[in-house]
Amino acid sequence: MKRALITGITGQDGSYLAEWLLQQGYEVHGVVRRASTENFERIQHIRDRITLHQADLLDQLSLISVLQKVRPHEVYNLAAMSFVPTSWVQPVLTAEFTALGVTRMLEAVRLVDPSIRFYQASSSEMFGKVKECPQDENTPFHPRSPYGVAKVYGHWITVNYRESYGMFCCSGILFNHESPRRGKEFVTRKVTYAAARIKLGLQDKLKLGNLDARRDWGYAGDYVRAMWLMLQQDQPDDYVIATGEMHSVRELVEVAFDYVGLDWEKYVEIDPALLRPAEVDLLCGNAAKAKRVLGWEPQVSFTELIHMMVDADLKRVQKEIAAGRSDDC
Ligand code: NAP
Ligand code: G4F
Repeated sequence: MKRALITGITGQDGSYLAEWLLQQGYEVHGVVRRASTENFERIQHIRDRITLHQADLLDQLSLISVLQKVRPHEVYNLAAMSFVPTSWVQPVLTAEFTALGVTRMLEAVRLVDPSIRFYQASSSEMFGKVKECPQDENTPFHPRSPYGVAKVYGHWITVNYRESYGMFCCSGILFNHESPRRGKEFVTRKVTYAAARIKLGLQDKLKLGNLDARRDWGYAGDYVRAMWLMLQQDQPDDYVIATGEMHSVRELVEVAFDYVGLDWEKYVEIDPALLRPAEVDLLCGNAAKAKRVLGWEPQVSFTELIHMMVDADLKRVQKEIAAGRSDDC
């Protein structure tokens, strides 16, 4: 039986990847950091089928110990400070987690068992102020946030361990991917949650930043399959994972509000505080290499994704109302 270790298992991608690996017959282990209250909501439904270990990307020895204990065949390094605006507020901590954390993980792998296959969660944020459209594996990087800069470091150190030590290290350059499990601070979920709350009479305004920003949004469930496929190949390599379709934040809002029968213009307000010091205006990926080599293709369209998220939020909010508790927004 193959064993996999996932850092960031409590996050959106970690939870979908754990499900996928269980379906493939893996023994699944996850790294969690201690918190005063447990934060296992996304993995509650599989909690009895996975094993969790305490460790932290800031603590080298904890990473070595967990690898020594689990002896995985594959490591998926998904843990990171993943919210772009916070990276301007905590740039040093972002670099510790999102950049140096990758080296700590790679060093732990090299020390414990360099034959472990390693996946690094790289990001389309690395393309930033894009040099060409669409972006592929050869497009130069120009990151626009401390998060993007940290991810560029994580990408290159992954490539470097492959080239320096011959380790099986892959960097997946994933474009934005979303789901009903997306954190509420990211724009898709912020919009679908607000559309549900407004529809159900719990909220009357939605404050947003730049409506003109364009992203290539896919479904997280599709994207974790690509991570796994990368580690099943004969040779390690880097891959762009994207839908190849671009939509603006304005279109996202329109699709979500139309779906619940509301005119978005009556509810959305622009809040200048939500504009970023440096914006990534557009991202659109070319995943031709992933299609050719991995046989990977996305299965959920943009509209299906947003409808899926609105449906899930309507259900959640209705449940909260029935239980007599609903978030204040
Ligand atoms: P997410 O929901 O924010 O999850 C992040 C995970 O990292 C959480 O499990 C978090 O644990 C963990 N973590 C953060 N700091 C840690 C530390 N110091 N030690 C151990 N664990 C730590 O993010 P996601 O959307 O699933 O994304 C997964 C990865 O893919 C991230 O690296 C992200 O940067 C990258 N990525 C995401 C996208 C996307 O569109 N979703 C696109 C490209 C790349 P807690 O639960 O304890 O906070
Ligand atoms: O949903 P977002 O916060 O995602 P962003 O910044 O693109 O980052 C996500 O995708 C990256 C891949 O490219 C990941 F690496 C990263 O970890 C994360 O998952 O914002 C998307 C766009 C931005 O242009 C932002 O300015 O939406 C715009 N936006 C407009 N109003 C807003 C808002 N974003 C947020 N979060 N909140 C707003 O109110």
